[in-house]
Amino acid sequence: MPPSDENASGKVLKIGTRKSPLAMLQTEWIVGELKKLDKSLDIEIVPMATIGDKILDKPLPKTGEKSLFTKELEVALADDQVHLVVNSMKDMPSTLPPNLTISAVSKRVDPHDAVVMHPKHKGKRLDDLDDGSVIGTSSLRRIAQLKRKYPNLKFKSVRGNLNTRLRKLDEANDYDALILAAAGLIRMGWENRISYTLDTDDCLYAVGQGALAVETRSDDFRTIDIVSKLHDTDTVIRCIAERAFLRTLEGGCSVPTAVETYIKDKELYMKAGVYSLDGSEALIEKMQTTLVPDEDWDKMIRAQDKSENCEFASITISYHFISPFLLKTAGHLGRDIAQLLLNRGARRILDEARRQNEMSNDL
Ligand code: DPM
Repeated sequence: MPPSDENASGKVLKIGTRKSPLAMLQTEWIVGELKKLDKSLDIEIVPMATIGDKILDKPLPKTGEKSLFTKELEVALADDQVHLVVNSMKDMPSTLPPNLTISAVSKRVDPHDAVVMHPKHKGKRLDDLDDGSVIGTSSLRRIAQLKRKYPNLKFKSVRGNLNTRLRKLDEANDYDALILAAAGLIRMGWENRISYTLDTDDCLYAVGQGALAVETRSDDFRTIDIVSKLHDTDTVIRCIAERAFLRTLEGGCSVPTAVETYIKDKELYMKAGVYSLDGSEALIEKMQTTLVPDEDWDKMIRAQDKSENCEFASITISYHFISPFLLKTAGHLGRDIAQLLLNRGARRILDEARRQNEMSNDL
């Protein structure tokens, strides 16, 4: 029986996920959170392999496919085979197909990038490594930023699941250190492998890094209603600003873009950067906006049974949770900072990065 015939609010809720240990763990965590909200939910996990999991011999940005980690899952979602899909927010393309949306954004864990040193370099920092030491990462964003600060280091692609990467580091002499998202290591329970996390002065993080996204069909209101309770307000606001930035630049994982956002005293702060592949060029801007409390929302709008598919971010949020006004404010900050960078010549840098990346793909 197709799941669409079942009652998502009372019967089986099917969750599609990648098969990697991290993806399974993230999905199980979301299941746990959903069960806390409604013990009676009957949830089934449907593991699937994606292109990103299958292509292990090439660095990721060169595989020439958009939405590498999400495509098969999105097909299953659109086909009604599953009700929802759990992904790392940073693996979500900035634009989703119109029939799909992000219906929940979980609380962000540490969004910074982490240095994992080879055991033989215990206690060292990148600054202490010899010239020519090899750093494992396939992220154009990390390479571009770190080349600026450490022109003496070499960067080499490393693929595979987190476990595979750590094994490659430990067991071979190919890498002196890896750069990985702190969030992935923390979720896997391997926080002790983090030598230290990179300061955003040295390395801004990826849009959405550290947050989980729950994707559903845009018209599946029963499922949207169930999962929307998982939303974390601050994370949603930050992710909307970050995704609006990415979408305005038409960025993806084939060009180096990076961000930092935080909320303090009702102000949303954002720093965003665009880099040439070799890091020789960098455009970085900072902006902030006031998250004005919206009295109407508390008094009137909040009671409405409506949701907003947020401009620029492909994120749907019920009026019960966040005022639509705040969502717009956040989206505009991301858009404006991107526009500022475009005015300063970001388009040329990104086009050139994309072109070079495609060229090296043909070799
Ligand atoms: C994206 C990038 C990487 C992942 C590019 C980037 C890293 C690729 C690499 C978009 N997705 O960050 O600039 O290191 O070769 C990925 C990880 C997580 C989600 C692992 C990681 C876990 C953290 C999270 C791969 N996607 O970045 O170390 O959930 O945010």
